[in-house]
Amino acid sequence: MLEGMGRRTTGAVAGVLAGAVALGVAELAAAFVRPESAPVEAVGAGVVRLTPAAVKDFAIRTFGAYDKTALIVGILVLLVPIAALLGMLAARRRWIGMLGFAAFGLLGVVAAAVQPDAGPLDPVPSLVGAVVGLGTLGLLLRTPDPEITPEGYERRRFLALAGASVAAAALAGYGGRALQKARFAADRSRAAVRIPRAASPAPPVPAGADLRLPGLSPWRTGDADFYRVDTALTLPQVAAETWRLTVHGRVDHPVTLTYEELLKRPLIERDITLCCVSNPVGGPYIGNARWTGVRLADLLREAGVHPDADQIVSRSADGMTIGTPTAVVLDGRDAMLAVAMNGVPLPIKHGFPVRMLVPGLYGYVSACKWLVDLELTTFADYDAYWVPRGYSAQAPVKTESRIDTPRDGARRPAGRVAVAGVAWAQHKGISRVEVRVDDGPWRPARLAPVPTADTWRQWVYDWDATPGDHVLRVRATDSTGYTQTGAQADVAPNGATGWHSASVTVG
Ligand SMILES: Nc1nc2c(c(=O)[nH]1)N[C@H]1C(S)=C(S)[C@@H](COP(=O)(O)O)O[C@H]1N2
Ligand SMILES: [Mo]
Repeated sequence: MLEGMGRRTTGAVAGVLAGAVALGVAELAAAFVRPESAPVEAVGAGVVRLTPAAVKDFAIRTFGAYDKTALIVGILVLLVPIAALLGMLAARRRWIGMLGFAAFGLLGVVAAAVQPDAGPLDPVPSLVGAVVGLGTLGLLLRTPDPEITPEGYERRRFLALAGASVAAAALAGYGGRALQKARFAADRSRAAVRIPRAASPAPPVPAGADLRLPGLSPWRTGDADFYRVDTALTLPQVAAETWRLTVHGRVDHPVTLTYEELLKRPLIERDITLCCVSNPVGGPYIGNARWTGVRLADLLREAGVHPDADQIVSRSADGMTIGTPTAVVLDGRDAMLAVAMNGVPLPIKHGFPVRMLVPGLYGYVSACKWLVDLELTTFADYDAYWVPRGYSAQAPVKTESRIDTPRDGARRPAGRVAVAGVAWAQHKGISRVEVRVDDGPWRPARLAPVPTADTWRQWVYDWDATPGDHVLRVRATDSTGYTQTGAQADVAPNGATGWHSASVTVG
């Protein structure tokens, strides 16, 4: 027994340290397999796969782009008391505590092995981490023979070993993460990419498409502000040099393309607004960018799509599956395999080297990032990732609008107030936006011009604001004559509806 430090405390400290060493060493080992094989990432990815869609929506709403960090931090925080308890158990009954530790190692091994895109080496980092962690625990808890040990030796030895464990865990952990980044980053590949000039340039953007009002989202969304939604805990690192796209299934001539071959095809450049089905009314998961890519319809016609193949299933390097109606891709719209965004090669988080885009469809049924495979099949034969999780197999974008300024809860002096925002109905186009103050009549807003029906449209309403509390509401009408419903619907199964509102105090 250590003087000044009870056996329980020693056990708890030893448990936490052994756990930290195990995870650190596993991160280091993962740098030699692949980042997704590290146990915390693998368990996290398993949690994401098993999480019901409703909980995922909640996480996206609550943590936004930080939902993955929140999950990883959550797992680590949960592990600390468990490791402490197992350490205390091990200090009493060595083998029982060790078995508990081994069980956690096994959890990592299994989680890594069952990933849909797992390689044969994926369980190795968890295994190596577990073995080294168990060794550390044994070393920390070993009691030297009291007969031959001088007083105070045991305490000094424990503290020295504990210090060494902290250092080893931090070094292996941080070093491992850094090495993972260095070894698997697609950054280098991306930096070498040159996108040829588009054969079909984007239709000119009319002057005044961006009203440039304070508080209003810019018409074109910069990369830093473009939302990101995906299930990837670690960004898939796909090098352009080794990228291959296979088009197969119900086609006459299956095709395999390299990145070089893709760039040799005529490129189109288009402004397209992309939005997420998980975007709540008034939410931020929408952005407008200039995309460059290859027309998907041409590629499909060359492959000879069978008339019965009503679904295109796109697959990503990380195992995501997305189902898109073949007829929509072939109906003449600018569906593309995109290679650039706002004039630069696709950022890694937006799908480098190649992603799909179909104007007018929500991202989960059209916009597969890190695309590697296109299978022509049928809706009857195959359910893509989100379908068994409670989302519709087909999901055109709903006509919606958002007030950007003034924000909900804002204060303004009485007089002229510019109420402004964006409205979208991709591939149909927005033909009218109206604003209502309190229970007053709907009044038309002024619409900014747009190059095509595939982008969102800015609007502004000059409000003569009178003192008091007011509620502003907005609704849009698309080119088919459909006016956005005020009925509130949840994001599941196929997109939220309702009027966005902002409460404003004037005076
Ligand atoms: N590989 C992959 N592609 C994906 C997803 C994903 O989880 N994995 N999410 C889709 C969803 S739900 C949306 S809304 C868009 C978001 O694209 P962005 O992150 O570039 O904005 O990507 C789509 N493509
Ligand atoms: Mo989405």
